[in-house]
Amino acid sequence: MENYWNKEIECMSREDMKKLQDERLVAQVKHVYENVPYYRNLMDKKGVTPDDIKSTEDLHKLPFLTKNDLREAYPYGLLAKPLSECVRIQSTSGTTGKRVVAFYTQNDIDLWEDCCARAIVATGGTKEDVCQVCYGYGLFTGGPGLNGGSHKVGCLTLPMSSGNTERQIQFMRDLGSTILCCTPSYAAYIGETLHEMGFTTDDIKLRAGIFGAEPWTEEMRHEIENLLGIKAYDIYGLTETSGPGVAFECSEQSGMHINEDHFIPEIIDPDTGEVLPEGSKGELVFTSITKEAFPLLRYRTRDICVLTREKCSCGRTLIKMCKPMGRSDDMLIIRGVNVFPSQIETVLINKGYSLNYQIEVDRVNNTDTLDINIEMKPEQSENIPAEEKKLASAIKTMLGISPKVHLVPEKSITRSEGKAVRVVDKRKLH
Ligand code: DLL
Repeated sequence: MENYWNKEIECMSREDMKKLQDERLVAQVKHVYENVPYYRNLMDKKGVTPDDIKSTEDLHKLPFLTKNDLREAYPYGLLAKPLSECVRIQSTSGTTGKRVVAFYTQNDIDLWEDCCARAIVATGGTKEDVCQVCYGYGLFTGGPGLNGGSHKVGCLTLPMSSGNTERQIQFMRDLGSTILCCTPSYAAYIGETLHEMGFTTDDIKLRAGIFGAEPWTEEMRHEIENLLGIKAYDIYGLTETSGPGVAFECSEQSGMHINEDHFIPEIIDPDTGEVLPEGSKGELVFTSITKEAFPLLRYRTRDICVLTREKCSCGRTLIKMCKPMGRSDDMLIIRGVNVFPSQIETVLINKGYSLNYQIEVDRVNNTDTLDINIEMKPEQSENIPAEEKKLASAIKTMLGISPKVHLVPEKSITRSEGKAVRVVDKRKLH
């Protein structure tokens, strides 16, 4: 029997959902126009007023927002509520080192946690469950989002954060964790460590995992399911739209239901911005229709995706998105952290290094590796290990993850005749 957190919404008829979206969209556009001069300016430039937006059919008239807008408006320029009503920020990396900062009122947090609760209940979660949350806590949305959802459902919540894998396994065994929330690569790592420690799936009580924040394949799903003896469910979201819980998988495990009462999805052609018909592959765009503090309208996620409204065996009527199939920009997700090559470039420029560099990403034993080869100038070749260490530490400060830096002789990185090949990603995640 399928479980729902909010059956009325999750199984709502198409007509009722459209009506709800229409009402919320109209109110949200008004709220943003009146309170966010940055977006009002974009609307004015496009010649659109709130009166032009009467229903979701008019959505295409609104201007897009991009990560670049977030950077320009940083930090407070897209805030739609007075700071005194905001109670939290969460954050993630931006394109050139400036971070994306998202703001929440208490109501925004409640709705976000509600979306995460839907994801937990869709795996069969109840208050009898013990939910081990090993996403990062702090500025990253993964830990706080699923922690909040787990509380709402009434699970006993273990706010572990990531790392210290043997301790994770000890708690998992001692407290009988039944649900695991973390990135898929960390789940695989936990699974491997469990077996290395001499345990089997009989030694743990896990039955479900809620994994997301980075691309993962069906093969990886099967591997994790076998290693941990669980059903592995996908969950999607991004900091800009509140965090995890924008979409979640159900018992059918084939695509993620989008919480359409909060987020209206569109698929566009990333080159022209034209809205594509349902079923087409293109860039996913979200309009958040309930967020108060940071309500982004037509936000371009850069995730390439397909939407389908086929009937789902779980009974939910919420539209489904497939697993993200790549990006329309150059963002990489390495060990769950968003990385833009331009961030690495900024460090190299600041430190006086050559811009002849190449980033190599791979996955070894289910853990992402990041190697950066940089050509050195003759004067930089005096104490290579010390220089490599300094650069690695500066890059770690910028990205939040440690790279291996290799200083290589001048002209040793293959020159390209067209665009430079800055990134070699050997992981084959799509
Ligand atoms: O990764 C939020 C999150 C936390 C989602 C925990 C799921 C679980 P950001 O750090 O802002 O937020 O990164 C957002 O991560 O645009 C996608 O490219 C990618 N992403 C998120 N979930 C998935 C997924 C969080 N299930 C960016 N599959 C998004 C593939 C994902 N990619």
